[in-house]
Amino acid sequence: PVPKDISVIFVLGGPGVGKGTQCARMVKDYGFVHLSAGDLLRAEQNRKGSEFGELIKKYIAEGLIVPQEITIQLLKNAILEHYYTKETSKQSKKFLVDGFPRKMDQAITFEKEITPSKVVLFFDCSEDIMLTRLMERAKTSGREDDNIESIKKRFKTFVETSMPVVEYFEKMDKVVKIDCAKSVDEVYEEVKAALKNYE
Ligand code: UP5
Ligand code: MG
Repeated sequence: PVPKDISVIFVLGGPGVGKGTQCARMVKDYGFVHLSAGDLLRAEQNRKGSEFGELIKKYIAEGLIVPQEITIQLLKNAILEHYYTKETSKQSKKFLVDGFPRKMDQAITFEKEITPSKVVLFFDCSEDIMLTRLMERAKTSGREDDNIESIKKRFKTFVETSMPVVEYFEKMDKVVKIDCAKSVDEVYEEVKAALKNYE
């Protein structure tokens, strides 16, 4: 069972909006553990002997959401690993869950089986800006989904499948929307202001 004294903040927003970049800053200043669902899936895809490698690869290239059983298990393992580690520098009860949940079933299952989120940071900017950021990153990222075909599919999935999750949390008054069209520093100022109420 998952310990009761953990806290989780969901970090949501479209592809390339800057979730990972802002999470890295928050880790430095607040001591959160950063769990990117996408990073966990990519690590599982590359793990020798993983029975899900091929499936994950296909879903990511198509910009589709990997079945929740896989992603939630990976998140749960990562949370428990950090919670129970003997290495104090890695120990934490405060988690930033980045890029998850991005489908309604995931939102409901995670909050029921693991813990309800404390707050949802929703990073927002236009698709034009996200596209520019992703095409720039594509030059060096080595990510197989950083190409124009996959990016278009990721945008479509975000609008159709992931925005309903943001709207669901909005109805629960849990969402803080952050304008990400600005510089990394300016966005981070807004993030810090948002966290004041939850730290
Ligand atoms: N950058 C960042 N902020 C900037 C700013 N303010 N001004 C200028 N530049 C800025 O940033 C992207 C780029 O923009 C970087 O080069 C950065 O320097 C620059 P980054 O912080 O990496 O953005 P992020 O939002 O993290 O973008 P990412 O591509 O990681 O978002 P996605 O949501 O698309 O990717 P993720 O890894 O979360 O998911 C990938 C795939 O995994 C999904 O498409 C899906 O197929 C699968 N998945 C699931 O199936 N289930 C899940 O639960 C999660 C993922
Ligand atoms: Mg990311």
